[in-house]
Amino acid sequence: MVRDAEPGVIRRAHAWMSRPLPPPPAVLRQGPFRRGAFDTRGRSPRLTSLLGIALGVAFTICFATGLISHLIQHPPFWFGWPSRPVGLYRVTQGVHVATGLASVPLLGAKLWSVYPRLFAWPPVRDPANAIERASIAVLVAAALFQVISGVLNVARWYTPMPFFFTAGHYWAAWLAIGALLTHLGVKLPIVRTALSRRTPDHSAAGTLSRRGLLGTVGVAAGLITVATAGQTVAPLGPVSVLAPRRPGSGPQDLPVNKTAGGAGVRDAILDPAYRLTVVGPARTQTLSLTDLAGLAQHTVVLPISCVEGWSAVGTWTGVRLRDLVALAGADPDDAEAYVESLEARGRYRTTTVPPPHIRDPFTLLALRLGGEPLHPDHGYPARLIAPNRPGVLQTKWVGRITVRSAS
Ligand SMILES: Nc1nc2c(c(=O)[nH]1)N[C@H]1C(S)=C(S)[C@@H](COP(=O)(O)O)O[C@H]1N2
Ligand SMILES: [Mo]
Repeated sequence: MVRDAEPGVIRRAHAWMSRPLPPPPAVLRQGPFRRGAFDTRGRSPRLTSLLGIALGVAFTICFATGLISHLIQHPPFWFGWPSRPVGLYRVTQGVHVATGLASVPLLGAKLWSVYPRLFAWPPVRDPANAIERASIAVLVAAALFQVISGVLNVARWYTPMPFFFTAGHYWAAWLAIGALLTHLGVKLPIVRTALSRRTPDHSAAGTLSRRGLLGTVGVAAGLITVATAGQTVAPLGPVSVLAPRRPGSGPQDLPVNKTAGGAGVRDAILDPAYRLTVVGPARTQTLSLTDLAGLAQHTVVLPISCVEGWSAVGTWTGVRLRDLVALAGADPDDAEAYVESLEARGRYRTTTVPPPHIRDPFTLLALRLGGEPLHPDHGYPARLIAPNRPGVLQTKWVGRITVRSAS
């Protein structure tokens, strides 16, 4: 609404934006553009609003949890992530994947409920309407991109994605949330009216009632959640037909992300000349496996929580990272460590362990899993395991640790 008190330029801009465009030639009004081309049974502003609210909630939670995961992996100076509770990331990332998957049927139903409007006549009424329609195009494209690329990542099928998944998924998330907020701003009054007035259910005579449709979408979202939650919630494992990784599968009852063969480290990790190098501000330590086994050993029960949504708990035994930091002559209460794998190449061959995780006595350089030496695929001879961290940061086949003061 434009009031007299508003500055002249806003008033003029508003007038320009709502200036009607010339009507399109009538000969174009064919096919889906025909009047009455679509059966409106089952579709209503109320249904569209309800689906929109559900989708908005799912998308917002998915965005927030995805942003957390991104910030942990690429922390800007202002961001800190605690080491406790140990399973917090497991929950946030599980929720990220679950809300993303629940969006699949919601998005499908929502697009079905509105797609006849793609053929609204006239296609654009005025400049404001053109901008609104363009923002919907961005929203639909970004939402489809997020859902499809996310599902492909969970399925570990990268062939259809000729870009680096993480970067594409991150930037499209901002597009999606921006377009979503714009869309919400535009549609809020319509949603209010649609939900305050009980509109008659036109579809009563049709094949599918509104309640039936909402029920179907709800059940579909629920089924998809159950069919994937098993990758985190062990008792659901047997019904989790969509979960690519399940707790209890893989060597030592733990799923494997990248194998020793795949990482090209088979020879390096079995070499009797293996030494762990710990570089500190005061001195550099070179430790053999016997040396490592001679240090104080600790056992922790911690999950691996992969960004792809699966997670599984292991019982890890090894040396506290803070003890290694002290051995290298740094203060374990004020240090960070750069951990490098024997893996020569690969995106996940290094990681930085921030001060909260160095301080935490649960953070280990693990030598054993479930009481046995680590399986080669789980990072033999030594791997990082820290509480409340994404799986990608739990570096396997560790060869070198560089410790520096955090302040
Ligand atoms: N060196 C190295 N460490 C790595 C990876 C890797 O590719 N290279 N993958 C990470 C990922 S993405 C996960 S989820 C965990 C999985 O550990 P697991 O295979 O022992 O279950 O290892 C992490 N450590
Ligand atoms: Mo992972």
